[in-house]
Amino acid sequence: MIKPDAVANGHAGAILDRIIKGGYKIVAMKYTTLSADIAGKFYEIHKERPFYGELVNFMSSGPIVAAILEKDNAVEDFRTFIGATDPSKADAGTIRADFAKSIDANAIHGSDSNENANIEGNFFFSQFERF
Ligand code: RTP
Ligand code: MG
Repeated sequence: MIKPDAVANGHAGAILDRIIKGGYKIVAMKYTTLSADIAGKFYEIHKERPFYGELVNFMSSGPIVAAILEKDNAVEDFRTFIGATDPSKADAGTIRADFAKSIDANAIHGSDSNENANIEGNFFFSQFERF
């Protein structure tokens, strides 16, 4: 998911370009704004964390791009490709190093396991919205 900061800053196109050139195939995509309720459900795993309220506010603050990507070893490789959660610690050349400003507004989300990739894909897309 391309987060609200990156969309608002005009980076969605550049980020998608990197993703495609990085060898990821887009099998579903949508441009939408999450309600606080939906953003809260998406990040429910972090409910007890101190940053949860801010995270939900931020994720519902403007449009996002959600996508399902396909590639060999996609989940692990994509986490490396986007860089560390805190962009000041992200490796040079990663999406967060180049497009994110802070740990809260960090440009992009990547699923952290195959299981969560399936859950999150089903969260955003019906079977008729993927090819
Ligand atoms: P994401 O789920 O968004 O891809 O990010 P991530 O796996 O790298 O990090 P995660 O631990 O899942 O945290 C989700 C989002 O919460 C915000 N966060 N803030 N202030 C903090 O210590 C803190 N820790 C995490 C970040 O925006 C992170 O992307
Ligand atoms: Mg995460």
